[in-house]
Amino acid sequence: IKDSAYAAVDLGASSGRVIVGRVGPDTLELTEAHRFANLPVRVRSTLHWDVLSLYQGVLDGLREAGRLADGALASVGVDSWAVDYGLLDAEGELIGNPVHYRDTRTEGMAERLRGMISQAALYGTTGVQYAPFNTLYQLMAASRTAQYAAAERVLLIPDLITYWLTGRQGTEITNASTTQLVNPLTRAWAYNVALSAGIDLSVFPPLRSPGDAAGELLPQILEATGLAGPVAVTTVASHDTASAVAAVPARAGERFAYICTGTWSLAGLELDVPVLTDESRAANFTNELGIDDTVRYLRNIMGLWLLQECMRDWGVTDVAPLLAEAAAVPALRSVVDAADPVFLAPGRMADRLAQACRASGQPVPASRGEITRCILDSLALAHRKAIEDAQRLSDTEVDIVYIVGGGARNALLCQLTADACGLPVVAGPAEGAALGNVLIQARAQGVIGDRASMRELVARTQGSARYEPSGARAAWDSAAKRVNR
Ligand code: LRH
Repeated sequence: IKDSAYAAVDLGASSGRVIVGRVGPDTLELTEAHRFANLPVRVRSTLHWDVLSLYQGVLDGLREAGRLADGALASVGVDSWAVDYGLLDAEGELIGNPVHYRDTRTEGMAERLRGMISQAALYGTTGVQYAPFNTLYQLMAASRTAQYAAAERVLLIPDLITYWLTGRQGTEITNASTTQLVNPLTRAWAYNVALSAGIDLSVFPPLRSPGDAAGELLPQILEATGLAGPVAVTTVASHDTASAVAAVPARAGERFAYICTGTWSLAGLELDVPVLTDESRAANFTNELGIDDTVRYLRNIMGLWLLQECMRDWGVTDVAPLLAEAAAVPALRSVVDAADPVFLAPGRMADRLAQACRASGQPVPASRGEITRCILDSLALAHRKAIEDAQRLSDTEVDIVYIVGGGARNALLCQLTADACGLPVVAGPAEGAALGNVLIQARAQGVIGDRASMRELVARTQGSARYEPSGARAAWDSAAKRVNR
């Protein structure tokens, strides 16, 4: 069989890319067609995504993807970061620019909702962590605006891009599960929660699942990209983290945890059933939906955002010298709670890290190398805590940790994570989300089989690096005590 070429559109918080994946029974080969910056824009007091610029990047990428595939793309799929959305009017036109999840408009919404539904009922129904950016709180904040009053539709970001490409609307389930408006047991909308929050769920188009057909590229898209039609568009696991988990190269039968690293670190387990206990709620674990009826039981950790923000302030773009300096700094001098929402908003990151170290009586990291070291040690510690908590709360055990996403390239972070967890770490692939996106498309066309064989194909074809734990766990145990949660 000739290998088929699929285009994965993968939009991350700091960059977007279009990647061509060639898939056959024994091949899985990715080629980057186009990468473009994702630069949020603050207008007056609101932080927005520049969604039209991202869309232009998608079109440029599809044109290049067509060239790489000799004009023969078997299908296209779109994934992006979670929770955010665009509003459409009755004619299907976008109203305003989507608001960034790091915007502060949701302040006070959780407290308001608390008066209408108990925390236990909210978590028991949705299984979603408390985060100020959950779509639920964003919609509550938006519902007071003139734009919302004019809106007929809410489309999550990948569904919005897919709509522009195909003219067809749907709400993809893995991403919908991050809205806090879906019940992970029934995998359907949580009407009681929406009712309490005053949200009319008919603003969302019907749910669809990874592997479902999403339509075909519209004639004007074919023209804009130079592609020869028809080109199918496939619903993938449109939440980037769900796609990345689908591509974790675990072997059949392995008891594994995963960490999807990039702007965030999403650390946890793949489960068959959600964990909706009070203990799980208190630990702020989330039950997001994965492919094939799985649950992604995980915790959000601030991730390499901490370092990206420092680098933005320092005006540096090359991470390699910082990592080299960090490697030379003594381990675990100062650690912070890398899951603390105080680090969510942009700006003055090094100051906030210093403040957290000071408040817990630890030395304040001063040089760039020391600050970078503090971030990496803190991330490794948060990875360990998430994986330990996930096992305890779900009553499961793991023997190995997989790191996928951009952080898989960060050897120091991977080694520190292995040391902190006391478990072997297998790192790679770095383009986990794009790989998962491509694999779901290929599976929809019958090129590959079940989840286990998808993962087996990744393990067989993509490079990875293995890190063994050093055995010095006592230092991590005592550092953990300095981060009081
Ligand atoms: C990572 C991610 C994560 C969400 C956050 C909003 O890109 O999708 O899973 O929690 O963005």
